Amino acid sequence: MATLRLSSPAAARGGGGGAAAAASTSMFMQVGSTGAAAACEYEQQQRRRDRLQGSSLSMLLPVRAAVMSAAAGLDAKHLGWLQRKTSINGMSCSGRSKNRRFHNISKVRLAKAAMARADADHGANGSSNRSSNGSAIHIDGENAMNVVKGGEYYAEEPPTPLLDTINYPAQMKNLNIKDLQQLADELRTDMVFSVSKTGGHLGSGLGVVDLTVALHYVFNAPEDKILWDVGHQAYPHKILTGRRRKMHTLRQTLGLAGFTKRAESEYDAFGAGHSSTTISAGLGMAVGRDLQGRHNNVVSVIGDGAMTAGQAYEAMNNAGYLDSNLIVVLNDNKQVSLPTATLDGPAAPVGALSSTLSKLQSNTQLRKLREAAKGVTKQIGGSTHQLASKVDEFARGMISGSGSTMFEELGLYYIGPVDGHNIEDLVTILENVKSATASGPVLIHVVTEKGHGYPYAERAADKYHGVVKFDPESGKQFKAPSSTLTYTQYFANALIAEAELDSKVVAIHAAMGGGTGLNYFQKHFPQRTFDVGIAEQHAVTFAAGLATEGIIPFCAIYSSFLQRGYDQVIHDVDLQKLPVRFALDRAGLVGADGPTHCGAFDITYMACLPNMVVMAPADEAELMHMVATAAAIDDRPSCFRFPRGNGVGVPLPLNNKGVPIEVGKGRVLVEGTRVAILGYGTMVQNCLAAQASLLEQGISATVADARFCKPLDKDLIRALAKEHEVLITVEEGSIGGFAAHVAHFLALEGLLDGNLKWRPMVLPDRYIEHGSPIDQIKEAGLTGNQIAATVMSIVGGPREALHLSRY
Ligand SMILES: Cc1ncc(C[n+]2csc(CCOP(=O)(O)OP(=O)(O)O)c2C)c(N)n1
Repeated sequence: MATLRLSSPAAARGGGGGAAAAASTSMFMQVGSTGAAAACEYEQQQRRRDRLQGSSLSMLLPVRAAVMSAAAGLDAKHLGWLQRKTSINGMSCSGRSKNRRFHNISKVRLAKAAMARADADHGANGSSNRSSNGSAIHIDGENAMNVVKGGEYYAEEPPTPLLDTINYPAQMKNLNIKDLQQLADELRTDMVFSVSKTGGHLGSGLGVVDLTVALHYVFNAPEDKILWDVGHQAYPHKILTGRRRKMHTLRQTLGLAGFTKRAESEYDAFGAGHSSTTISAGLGMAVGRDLQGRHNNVVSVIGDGAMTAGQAYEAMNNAGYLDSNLIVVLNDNKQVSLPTATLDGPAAPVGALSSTLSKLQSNTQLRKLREAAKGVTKQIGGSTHQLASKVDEFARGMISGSGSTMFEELGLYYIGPVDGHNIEDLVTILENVKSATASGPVLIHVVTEKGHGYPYAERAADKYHGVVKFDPESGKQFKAPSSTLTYTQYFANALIAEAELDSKVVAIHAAMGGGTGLNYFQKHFPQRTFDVGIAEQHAVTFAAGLATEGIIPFCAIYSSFLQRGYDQVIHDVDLQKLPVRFALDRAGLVGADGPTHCGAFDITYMACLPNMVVMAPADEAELMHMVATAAAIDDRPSCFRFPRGNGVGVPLPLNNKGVPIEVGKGRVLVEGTRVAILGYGTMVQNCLAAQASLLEQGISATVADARFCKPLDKDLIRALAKEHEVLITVEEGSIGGFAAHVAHFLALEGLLDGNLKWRPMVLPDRYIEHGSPIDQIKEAGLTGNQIAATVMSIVGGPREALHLSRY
């Protein structure tokens, strides 16, 4: 094993996946006697695995009992954290290699670190700390330790000699537990440094580094399917499955996706982004496997947050019934809602599930018993069996006592709680579960810490769930200053203003207090803010219930997440004409999060409902007026959509209190003669930009702000159609939305029977991949110049159209 580490620089990062794989293989063959020892150890491990694979069904219960006792409580975990923290601090204070990571550092590795530092120091003027023949100047170990500075984390990425040899999980199979621990440490720092340069989801991935290593060690992906719920925690998985070299492109145009994506890698068994789908999908894969007589494993990793959604329970219920072999790993980090949920610190986990899980973890009798059984944890057979079975039985009694048989009542065999940062325990448990060939669905309850191993993330209220680029050494994020607030914030301010005047105004969100701005509302009105967990369906019907009582509910849900509550929107709200107000954040393209989070469809799916008032503000002041409008609409449901990003800087209503707009009334912003551009939502800003471009081409254009998709401002549209040669509608939404309603009206009025040239501009009828907002909007063809180009192509300026369409 050690030989592999020493040889690893030849397979340094930057070599292709295949090249590095080949390098590591050939190195393995060159290493002589030490290599032979490693190979021998590998064989032994393989034999052990084969033995475990052979476990029969009759062995299952005792094996499981031993597995349970192997979980061994949380004390060890705390000890582990403490040790690691102490050693990092020890490093930074004394410069001595107390940290066990650094015991393993070879001279080659130290020199490499020093070279990296020297290159960074001298990179600007082109010189480097190398000898004239290009070889590295020898730098002693103490100097190389300076990669750890006075702060709490490394200033530069420490060498990752073991990770450098692992491009695919197959290359992990000959590692021992100590190696796996080192691999996890290296993976963790690699992820911190990688995300520091791209931004993205950090805390969740850090929390599952050890679990990821253990899963890829025990299971054989891609034959074995590993599913990551939401997929935001899958960065370590991406790094270990051939994508390390591309991590610098994460969430960028043409780069790696921020979630799991089938088209990106065969190791991404299922695409994700929206939560709570993995048990359903995993069960489908398990049953599909069974139907075809295959024998691979299926592992669904789901967080305790994602576990709050109804779909997860529907899936578990069905899994219990179908009894197919499926391994569910419940990653319990006690963060149910997005941790940005409150401004005052971490949000208390919502819902009864989290308290059940906590009870499980704090059950001292259970823990004591497990401690007693510690000595026998990894031996299976003879009296060990009996003791382990007793622990198992007792534990089950205890668990029932604390109400946690829920999983078992659903038909899943419960194992846990397991320390999710103890790789040895994880490997033992996973191997045992894997070897139980006819086990039915099993749920392994793993306890982890979000942000684990990165002190700034561990301490932060939001656990660095989502970050922009940051400095790893200080943990400081580089947030771009802006003169305006986000639309989200304007929405929150306007809702607070409404709630100050009317005590019946309440706000509901589905685990998205930070994302929807309702954390601000909660600060003012804690009793009138309802975080229902990741449960959009329930949020909608809950709001409907509130509306029946004369309460004024505002349901703040991202456009794409409300898709999940759509039947409730129709059946429970619209059909009964209940005045629930839907605030649809992240409408339109969303940039780095990509198509899973793109709010493309809400205009279409809301405006087809008979009773719904559907509106969209052109700017932040209009948004505030629409909040007031929605509050005032008390005889039917209403919704308004607004995008991700910042306002345009228009003057705001006094004290943020909007004034209700007449329902179904749009407005003309610029009067022109030849062309009418009718915008819906913040696309109105691009329409204004188009008007300015057209003016330069000598084309006079009217710009109108529709404000309402339903009811349409028929007078406005009729006038625009009759008084202009060209009518363009523009919206950042899918086909079938605002334009469809305008077309329908124009056709029925006979306004398309004459000379009017009408063109709809909508999002293209395909999914737009993640990328920068400007790249996305260009791809959609909705920039101001592209709108102007559409006009020019209609009015006979093809050359100008071509020119404009490029920008
Ligand atoms: C349907 C849906 N609603 C909301 C979200 C937003 N969201 C992303 S991650 C997350 C919290 C997930 O918590 P958990 O599953 O425990 O994972 P953790 O981040 O804690 O690791 C939420 C609410 C989502 N992805 N999908």
